[in-house]
Amino acid sequence: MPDPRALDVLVIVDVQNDFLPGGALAVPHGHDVIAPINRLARHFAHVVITQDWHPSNHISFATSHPGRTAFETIDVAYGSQVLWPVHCVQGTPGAALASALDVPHAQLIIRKGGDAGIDSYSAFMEADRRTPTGLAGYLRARGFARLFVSGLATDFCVAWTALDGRAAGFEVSVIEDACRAIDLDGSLARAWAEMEAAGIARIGGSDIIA
Ligand code: VGL
Ligand code: ZN
Repeated sequence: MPDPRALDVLVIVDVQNDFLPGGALAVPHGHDVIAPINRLARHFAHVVITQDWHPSNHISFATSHPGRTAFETIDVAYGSQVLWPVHCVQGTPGAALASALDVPHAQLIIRKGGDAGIDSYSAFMEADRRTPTGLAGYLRARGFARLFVSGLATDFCVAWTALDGRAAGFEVSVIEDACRAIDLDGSLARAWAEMEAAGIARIGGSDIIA
């Protein structure tokens, strides 16, 4: 019998110190994703981790735009961009994966947002919508078919990753109770509406672990 989990991947999005309480861009209750993710990860043979990984002069940082403040939206070359507090700067403790994350069998850590001039909420495609990260190629080369997405934040990097995974032809589920949201101006409801319209399943951890 083939292992029924052979085609499945758990994708753990941006569970990094800066997104946890006390971090530079803390997601409310962000630390609550760690225990469920650790539990879920034991049920997956294949796990991919993503890391937001910005240079210190990144275009998404309010500090890169004199006179602007965090959580404002501005227009940039590739469209609109929310400005954020400085977060997940390459090599800093804030960019490190949460130390309580216990997923030693993860096979790939993919870093995104490394180009100073382009943001990347999605682990598949940068915000210019033209520059791939290579994740789709990796997943296809491994023969995976189904993605189960978890992590931070539901309405930004989780949603964009799920949507681009679906657009790349994978079957995608988002594990709601293994995610937490920022919820900026209704962004959470919009993200779920877009994901549901795209055919992404909204599931709970109990749908995977009985
Ligand atoms: C994220 C805002 C800025 C996320 C990353 O991981 O959801 N949000 N950078
Ligand atoms: Zn970021």
